[in-house]
Amino acid sequence: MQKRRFSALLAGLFAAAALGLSAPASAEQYKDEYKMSTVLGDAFPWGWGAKRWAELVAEKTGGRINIKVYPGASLVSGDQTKEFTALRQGIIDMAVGSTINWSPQVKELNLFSLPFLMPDHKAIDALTHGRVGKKLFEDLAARDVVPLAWGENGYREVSNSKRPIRTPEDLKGMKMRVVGSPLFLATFSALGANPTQMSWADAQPAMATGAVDGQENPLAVFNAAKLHTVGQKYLTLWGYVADPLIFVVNKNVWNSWSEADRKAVADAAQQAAAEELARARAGISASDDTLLKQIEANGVTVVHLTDAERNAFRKATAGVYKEWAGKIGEGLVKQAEEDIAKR
Ligand code: X2X
Repeated sequence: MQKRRFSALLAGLFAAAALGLSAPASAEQYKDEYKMSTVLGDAFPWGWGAKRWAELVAEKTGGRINIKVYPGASLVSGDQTKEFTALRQGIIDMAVGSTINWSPQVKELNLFSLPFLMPDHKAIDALTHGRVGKKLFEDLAARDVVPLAWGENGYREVSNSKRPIRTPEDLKGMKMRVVGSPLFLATFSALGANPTQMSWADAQPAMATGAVDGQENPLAVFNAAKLHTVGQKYLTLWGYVADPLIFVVNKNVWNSWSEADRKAVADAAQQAAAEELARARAGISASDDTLLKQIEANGVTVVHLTDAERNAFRKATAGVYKEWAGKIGEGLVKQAEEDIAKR
């Protein structure tokens, strides 16, 4: 009896497998815990956004989807440029990741790192909320992840321990820590600096010991990481690039969830991303510069460039822009330029 029931069950399973049927999503298929990767922790808008997403998901799914946030890219031992690969492989279930860190695997994401492409926040929005953002989400969807929302790390301003930077000349020979895309090596080499690539985890000790002179990161990161305590005394607002954040889920994980839970996760991503983006942009505008004031109060000399001064940096990096536009895709770059012009 027992045996016959078991064989019937097996036969049924084989039939379902043969027909390519998969069982409907059930509570049993859900993991006890989903792993979400970020680089920065919740003292930063980025990590705060990840935590917020996790909280909202728990709330909206009645606790069915339980997420733990792993900051410091700890699921890939701090090597943030491996995050996307681990996400594809299912080592990471979900992530809030920077376009920079994923650009070694998704070359189109280098778009946001083209020097001086995006003059202001409206320009970023024109890309992420327009046809360019849609195309980039399609590129990601073709690589085993489900992209759900755009957040923001921010405009990456340049700092150093040596002197105020007003001209490309001032960067000459400076040892600069840069992030993981070769495009950053090209940009800083074109400016006459001496760039070296390293993870965020390695960057802070390198600044503290003077192994590097400078770095580039958004003001919210500069402030929360207290970079003035690791010798970063000069900060130049040049707004050369900005990195959006993307809220994503591994495709197999996504497919294991019920329709209703997928909607809950997507809605939660939209809401968390909007709130995160507002935090990333807070205190750094002409109407509200509280964050900038705080940085200055910590003894940092902040350099504001004139348009002419900024143009000198643009000119010095124009060759890099051209070369990388070809690698990213001329069509996509042209769309981006058009949509920014129309913003
Ligand atoms: O490593 C960086 O500079 C950081 C934290 O901004 C990114 O992960 C892109």
